[in-house]
Amino acid sequence: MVLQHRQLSLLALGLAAAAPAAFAQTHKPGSFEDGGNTLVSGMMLFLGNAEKLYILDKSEANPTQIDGHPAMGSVYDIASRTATPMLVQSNTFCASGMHLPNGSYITLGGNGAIGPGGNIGNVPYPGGGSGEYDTVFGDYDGTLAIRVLNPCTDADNMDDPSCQWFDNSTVLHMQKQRWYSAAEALGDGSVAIIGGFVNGGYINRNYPNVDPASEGGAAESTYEFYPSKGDAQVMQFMIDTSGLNAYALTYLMPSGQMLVQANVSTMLWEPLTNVEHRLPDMPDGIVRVYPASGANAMLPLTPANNYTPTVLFCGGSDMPDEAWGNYSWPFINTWDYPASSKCHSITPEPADGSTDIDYVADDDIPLSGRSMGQFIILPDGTMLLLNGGANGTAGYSTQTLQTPSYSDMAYGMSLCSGPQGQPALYDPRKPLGSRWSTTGFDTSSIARLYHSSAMLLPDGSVFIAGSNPNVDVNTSTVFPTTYQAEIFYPSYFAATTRPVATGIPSTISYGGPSFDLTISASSYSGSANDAAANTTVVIQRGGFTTHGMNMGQRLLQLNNTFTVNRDGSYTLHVSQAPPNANLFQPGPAMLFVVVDGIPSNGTFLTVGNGQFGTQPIAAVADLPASVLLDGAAGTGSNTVNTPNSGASTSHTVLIAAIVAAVAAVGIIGAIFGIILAKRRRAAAQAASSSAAGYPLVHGQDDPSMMSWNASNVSVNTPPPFSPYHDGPGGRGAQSEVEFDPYYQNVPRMSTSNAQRPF
Ligand SMILES: [Cu+2]
Repeated sequence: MVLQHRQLSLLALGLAAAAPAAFAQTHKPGSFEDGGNTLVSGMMLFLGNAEKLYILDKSEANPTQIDGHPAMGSVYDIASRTATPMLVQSNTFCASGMHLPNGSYITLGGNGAIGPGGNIGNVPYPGGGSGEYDTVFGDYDGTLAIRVLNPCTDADNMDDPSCQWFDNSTVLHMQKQRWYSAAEALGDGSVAIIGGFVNGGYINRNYPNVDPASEGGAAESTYEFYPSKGDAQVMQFMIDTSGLNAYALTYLMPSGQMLVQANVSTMLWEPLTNVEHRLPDMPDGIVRVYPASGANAMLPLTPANNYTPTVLFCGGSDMPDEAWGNYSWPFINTWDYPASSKCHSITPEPADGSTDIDYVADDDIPLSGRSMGQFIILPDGTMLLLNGGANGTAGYSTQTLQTPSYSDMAYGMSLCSGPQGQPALYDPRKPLGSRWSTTGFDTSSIARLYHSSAMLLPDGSVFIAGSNPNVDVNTSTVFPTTYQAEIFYPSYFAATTRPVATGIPSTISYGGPSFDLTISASSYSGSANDAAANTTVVIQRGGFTTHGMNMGQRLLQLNNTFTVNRDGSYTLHVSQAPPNANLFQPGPAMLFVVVDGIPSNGTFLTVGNGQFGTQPIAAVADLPASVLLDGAAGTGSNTVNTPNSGASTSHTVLIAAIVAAVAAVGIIGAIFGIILAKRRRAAAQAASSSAAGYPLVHGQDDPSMMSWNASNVSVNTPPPFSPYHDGPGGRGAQSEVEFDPYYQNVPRMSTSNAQRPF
C-alpha cells in the first residue's frame, strides 16, 4: 500500500493531473475534513513545498517511535494525508522558527532534555539543574539549537540525510539558551532571534519582580542573529517588559525597523544599531504575547494601501498584572477569566510620514473573546481566525495559586477553557462595523487550545493540528494530547472552476522588468473585461506556526495591468515585488492568481536571489496600459455561490500550477540547497563517538557566520564531551537559574514565599 502510494505520487509529479486523484475533488465550503494522524502532536509546523508539511512536537511519550524512542517530528504528505516520523535530536519544546532565503527553514532553541512526566533528562548536566540527554525519550538539550531543514519532495529520497533535520549543536548553535524566543527575518534574509526564557516556566519572571534584567539567570534579555552579526546584545525593551516578554511579536517594517510588542509595550527597533523608539502602549491593558496569546498578523500589503504595513491584534487577555503570577503558575484560576474580544491595529510607518502613531480600535471578535486564536491570511486577502478558547491563557500547570491541588484543577492541566471551534473571517477591506463574519462556517468538535497550529495549504485550504495542554502525552484528560489533523475549506471552495495561470516564474525580484501571466478562458465565466479587472496576483508566505502565531506570515499583492484576448483568455502584465526587501523578505513563497475572489492553486517560487545578504534592487518597469475587448468571455462553469449553500462542488485540478511548482522546487534544490549532513547518534553515552559522520557541506561562505563554518569545524574529531554539552561545566551549572516548573518533580521554590496578591 505504501509502495503503491509512492508510485502514484511519482506518477502524479510527472503527469500532474493525477496528483489529487487519491482524494475526492469535492470539498464543502466552510467545512472541516479529517486531515489524518500527524503522529506527533502538531505544536509547530511549516509548509516546505507543494507536497510536504513539516511538523514538530516537544519531547514526550508519543506512541510513534523512531530510533527506539518516541518521535518528536514528522513529515506530512498533503496528497495522501499521511505522516512519516522524522528524527529530531534535541528537544524542540516551544522553539521559534523562520524561513531562510534559499527555501530552507530553521527552528531555534527549545528546552533542556526531558524524560517521562516532564522530568529532567536522566543524563543531567554536572550542576544537575537541567538535562543534557534522556535515554527514554532520546532527546538532547535543545536550548541552544539551530535546526535546519531543506524541504524535499517524493522526487527526492526523503530518507537521504540532506532531506532530514540537521540538528547538531557542536556545529551550529545560538550564543544563548532560548526557550520561547522571537524570530523575524531582516531584508538581507538573516534572522533576528530575540529574548526568551533560559529554561522554562509559565511567565518569564519571579514574583515580586526584583531582577527584571535576568531573573537570577532564568530570563534571556538579549538578541542575536542567524547568521551571526556579532555578540548577543541586551535589548532594553526585554527588561522593561519583563515577565510577559516571551515569544515577543515582531514585524519588520519598510524602513528596516522592526515593530516589537510585548507585555503592554510597543516599540520600533533598529536591529543593526539597537536603537529603540517607544510607541504607545496597547490599549485597555490587554496583553497579546504568550501566554495571553492574542491573534496577530500583518494585513495584506497592496498597491491600494501603498504597501503600508498595518498589524492587527485580536483577543488576548487583560488579566491584572499580579494575576499572571510567575515562573511556576498563574496566581488566579485563569480558565474562569474571559479572554479579550477586542481588536486593535497599528500602522507604525504611515505612508504620509506622520509620526502621530497609535493603536486604533477595530471590530470585536464575534461570539466570544479568544486566547490562542490564530490568523491565517487567505489568498483572497481576507484573514481567517481559528483555534483557541474563550477563557484563560496558554500554558499548562498542575496548580495555580488559588488551586493548590491538581485534583481540584477544573480542566486538568489546561489553563484555558471554552474551545472555539467555529472560525471567523476578517475582511480588512470592509468598513468598520462589518469586518467580521462567521456565515457558512461549521464548528469543529476538536478542541484546539495550547500547542495548536494552522497553515495555509497550496490549494487554499487550511491545515489545522495539535492541542496538547499537558506536560506529556495525556489522551484521557478533558483537553487531551491531539494527533488528529483537520483541513478547513474556506468559502471559495464553493467555486466550480478555479483559475489556471500559465507563465509563472520561478523567482520574483525586487523591482525590474514585469512578467506576463495568461489566464485561460476556462478559468472563469462571464465577461473577460470584468474578470480581468477583478484579478489580483499575490505572493504569500504562511510562515512558521506555533502558539497561535505564524512567524513570517505575509501576503503581498503584485501590481498588474492586463490585456484581454479574443479567445477569452487574458494576459496579466505583472510587476515584480516592490524594490524593498523589507516589505517581503527574501525566501520561499507561493504565487496565487485570484479571479473574482477565487484563488488558483499556489505555485512555489523564490523571492529574491536565494542568498543571505543585501538583495539586488532594480527600478520598477512601467506596466503597459490595460486593454479591454468587448465580447470576449470565459468558458468556466462558475455560478454565483453562497458560502452556506451546503452544495458539494468540485474544483478543477490545476495542471500548470503543479508542474510549475515542481519546477520551482527543483531549481531551489539544485541551485540553492544547503546540503546538510545528518549525524545519527547511537545512544546517549556513545554520542560523541559518532561524530565522524557525513561530510558537512554548506551553501554559502558568509564569514560572519561565526558559529557554523565548515572550514573551521572538524567533524572527524570527537569533542571532549557530548555533542549537546557546550562547554566544561555544562548548562546545568548555573546555580542561580530558576527552577523549571515544567519539570514535574522540581520543588516549587518561588511560590513558597510568593505573596498572594488578592
Ligand atoms: Cu509552549
